[in-house]
Parts: sequence; structure tokens; C-alpha cells
Amino acid sequence: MDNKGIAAIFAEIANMLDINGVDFFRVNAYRKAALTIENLANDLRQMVERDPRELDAIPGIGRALKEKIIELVQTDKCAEHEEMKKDFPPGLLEMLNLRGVGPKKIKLFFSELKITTIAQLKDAAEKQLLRDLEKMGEKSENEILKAIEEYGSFSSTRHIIDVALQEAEQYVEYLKQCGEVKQIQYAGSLRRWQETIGDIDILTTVKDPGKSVKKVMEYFTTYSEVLKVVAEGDTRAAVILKSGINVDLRVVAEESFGAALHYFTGDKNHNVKIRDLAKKKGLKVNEYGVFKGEKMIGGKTELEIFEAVGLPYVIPELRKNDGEIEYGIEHKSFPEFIELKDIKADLHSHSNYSDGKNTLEEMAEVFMARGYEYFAVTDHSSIMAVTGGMGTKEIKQQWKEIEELNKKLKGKIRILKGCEVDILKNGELDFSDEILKELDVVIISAHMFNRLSYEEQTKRLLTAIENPYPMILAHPTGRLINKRAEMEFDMEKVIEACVQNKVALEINSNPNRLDLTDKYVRIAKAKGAKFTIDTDAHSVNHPEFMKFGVGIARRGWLTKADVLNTRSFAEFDTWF
Ligand code: DGT
Ligand code: CA
Ligand code: CA
Ligand code: ZN
Repeated sequence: MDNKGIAAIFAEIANMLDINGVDFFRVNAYRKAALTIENLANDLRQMVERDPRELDAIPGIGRALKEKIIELVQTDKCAEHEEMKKDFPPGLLEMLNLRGVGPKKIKLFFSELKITTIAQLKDAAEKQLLRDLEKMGEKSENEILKAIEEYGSFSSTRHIIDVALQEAEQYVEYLKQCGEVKQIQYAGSLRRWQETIGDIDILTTVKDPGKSVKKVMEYFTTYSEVLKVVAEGDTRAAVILKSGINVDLRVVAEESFGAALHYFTGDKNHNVKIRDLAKKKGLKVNEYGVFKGEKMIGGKTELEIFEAVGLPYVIPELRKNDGEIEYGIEHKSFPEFIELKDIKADLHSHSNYSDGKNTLEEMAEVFMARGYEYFAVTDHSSIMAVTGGMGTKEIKQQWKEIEELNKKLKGKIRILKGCEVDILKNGELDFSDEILKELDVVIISAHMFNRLSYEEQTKRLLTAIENPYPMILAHPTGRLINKRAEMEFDMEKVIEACVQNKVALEINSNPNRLDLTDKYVRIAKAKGAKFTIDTDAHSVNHPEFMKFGVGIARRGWLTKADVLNTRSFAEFDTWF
């Protein structure tokens, strides 16, 4: 079993112990171990194989847990976990996915009302049985109903983009090794950098249409990550991967590759519009090509499709029948949209001064390796005690370290003194002006109180934005994809306040957030907002996320000029 699997089992044990109400120390020990393992750079399997004593070097994991790690590595199971699961209703663990429902409440519902599933919980809430329980009430009962509804709408889960992208890239790499493949490209929502992915669509052409197709099909269906082959035809196959993602493969003729790539990139609404346009010109466009009567007049490249209907090339990110076709016809070209290579800095990152996993210097090294000119370390303020938020003393200590590092790294990269300051319930900020005025980058964000009323939430955010110190509003909606809905507030007013107060809106590139969404990005751009694209990195592995934020920015029609962290440090500094 790999690190991820072991961490998941430890987390599950912690949750079970917690729901059972067993001693706090064991719960904590398991939870901490799960977190440590999840972020471990080394593979536990290799460590155990080389010498189990290597585990002693992992901090914060006691002896008993180390023995369990060895057991899991060697047998894929842990006897204690199996034993616990035997009598534990699985529905209790599922309830943990409900917003605002934790082990304490699950224990309460179980012991008072024998509730073991979400369905039973919903029923009890509807019958108003929950409100009379200890520490509950009408309001919290309604919140539970709302959380169940929210969870239900997520249960047809689409895949998070980084998981899908990684699977697609690995599959494509594998398929390239089959000697018969000529061109290959993933299409669909993934190529459009849509925030979540239903399934992966891969297109290929082959070297010898007579002989190769069958070989490619066979190669595709025998990939080691395939769980199940769902369909296998002459030129099309579909599989489900072990990760749960479905993948479609289509082998197409070389003269049709562009047409097929355009068709299967979509989206559907864009395709329909292109077909209608073609019809008006007396042409037919489909996944095989462009046709005038019976005669095929294009289809080898995507550009041939666009040109046939009077359009310039439309980048995949724009294809959603959301004005791109009208714009292209009118202007004959598109602005130069932002690209990953334009990014010169990351303005939202964490170190081990709060809940980041790495030191400042380690973070500086990865940002340097990406070729950035500067970056801001923005550890949490103190209200985020759970994440080890910084008080005045710690932040001043961090400044010292930043100054020393800046001397050491001079000419290579510049570290900016930043902070991700929490917005308190009343809209005030979680640091005194004395600290705020010393910072190079002040990010404000709402991590708590996300269930205030629409009016209160709007007022809270406006108060924070109007404070003279903030520069960036981080992950503005607070949503977590497939897990937590957006906070409810007046987005237009918030955007307008940001414009007036010179606060940039963040596009948070973490694939679980992608916040702002492309829809709001476009609205905000129209109102004259400026943006930063940040990764909110909590470890050296996360600066990689930048590409997802850039994808959202492109879907939102942003150019380099709209995004502040494409500027050199001097230009960036003068803007604020
Ligand atoms: P997904 O997989 O749900 O994240 O989204 P897509 O866009 O990848 O959709 P998918 O995999 O069902 O189909 C891939 C593309 O094929 C889609 O973007 C457009 C095209 N397509 C699929 N069905 C239709 C259709 O009924 N009409 C047209 N015009 N195009 C279609
Ligand atoms: Ca798809
Ligand atoms: Ca598909
Ligand atoms: Zn953050």
C-alpha cells in the first residue's frame, strides 16, 4: 500500500475513534500521522523495504503507529482497522462529508436517535427531531438539511482537474510508446481546462491504417491502470481506470484529425453553433471534415474548420458558445491571452511558520526553479490557530528570516513579506495596523463565518475591502469543489469595491478551489478589476498548480495586462 492509502486508513481510524468518543490523544495521534504521511516526500514502501528503521527518522509518529505502517506496507491491511470496521456503520463515516457535521454531532445523533445513515439523518431533520438535542436548535437543524442537499448535488462527482490531467498525460505517454501511434491528443473538457472533468477523451491517428488500428486498440485496453474495459469497437474503445475515471479512445483518419479534434474538444454548444454557421455558408462540418456537397474541402487541422466558417483560430479555453464566435467573426482575431510563461511571481504561499510543510528557503528554491522574479510568503494570521497562525512575535521573527534570506539570495529571487490575514466576523482584520503597514503583500481571506446571511456577508467583505491595507482578496467565494458551496454574498458589489479600493481579485489555482471561477473573472474584468493568479502553495509540490489558474484566466478572457503577477517587481510595486 502506498503513502496515500496508509494516510487514508489512519485518518479513518482517527474518525472512528473520534465518533466512538475514545480518548482524545489517540485520535490526535492518528490524525497527525495521517497528515504527516500525506505530505511525506519519501515512499514508505521503499523505506520499509530498505530498512524499517528508516521510519524512525519521520518526526511525530510513535512506535505503535510505525508498526502499523510496516503492517500496511507488507500486508495492505491493518488488523486493528479491520477489527474496528467490523462493527462500525459505514454511513457514520459518510456523514463526515456533510458541511458542519463532525464526529461529535455524529456521535450525538447515533446515541440519541440511532441514526447511522445520511438518509436517516435527513428524515430526522425533516421530522424536526434534531432541534431538541443538546447544543442543537432550529437553525442548526436547517443547516443540516441544507448540507445534505448540497452533498446530494455533489454526489454525481466530476473529477478534479489535476487528477484527470495526470491520468491523461500518463495514458498519452504510455500510448506513444506503442510504435503504431502517429498523432495523439486528449480533447474534451480537459483540453478546455474546464474546472472539473467528466471523462477523458483521447484521439489518435496511426501510421498504417490497414494494420495499426487493431494494435493500438489492444495496447489501449491492456494498460496497467485499466480496471475494466467497457467497450471495444473497430476504431473506438472505452475503459474505466482504477482511479474511477472513464477514458474514451478514438482512432481517426489523418485527413480528419483536425475535424475530430475540434468536434471532441467541444463544448457541445460551441460545436452546434459552428455547424449552424457552416450551414449558412452552404457547407457541412462534422467530426470527419468540412464538406461542400460530397466533396471534402478541409479537416486535417482545426484551423481549417475555423477558416471554413470565417473565424480565426479559437483557443480551446474559449470554446463554450459564450460570445467567442461572434467576437471572432467581428474582429477577425483575438487578444493575446495570458500564458503560463508570462507569470513572474506567486503572491500567495505558505511556509512552516503556519500550516505550510516546508521552510521559507525550500519554498524560495522551488519558486526560483520556476524562474520567478519574486514571491510573497503569506502565512496565516493568528485566528487560524488550527493552522498554526502567526502572532505578532512570530511574524516579526519571520521578517528577520526573510531579510536574511533576501541578502543570501540577492539577484536570484526576492521574497516579499506577506500575510494571509483573516477577515473577522465584523469585517475587521486579524492583525493590527502596526503590522499591516509593514507588509509588502496583504492578502485578506474569509476562512470562517462562511454561513452568515447574504446581507451580513456582503457587509463583512465590503468592510474588509475598504480597509486601507489589503491588496488581494484571496479565494473570494470560499468554495471547495465537490465539497463546499460558495459563500452567499453580493459578488457584483464586492467586485466594485475591489476596483474602487485597488484590491486585486485572486484566481486561486489550487485544483480544489479554482476560485474565482471563469464566469466571475469575466464579470470582474468587465468592471475593470485587476487579478493575481496564485497557487496558495502549502508545500514545494504546489507551485505546479499555477497552470490551472492560468487556464481559468484564459477561460475568463484575461490578458497579461489584467494580471498583476505578470509584472516585474518594480511595476507591480508601483501599481499598489
Ligand atoms: P465532460 O466529459 O463532461 O467533462 O465534458 P466534455 O466536453 O469532454 O464532453 P464529452 O466527453 O461528453 O464529449 C466530448 C465532446 O464531444 C464534447 O465536448 C462535444 C462533443 N459532443 C459530445 N456529444 C455531442 C453532441 O451531442 N453534439 C455535438 N455537437 N457535440 C457533441
Ligand atoms: Ca470528456
Ligand atoms: Ca467522452
Ligand atoms: Zn492561503
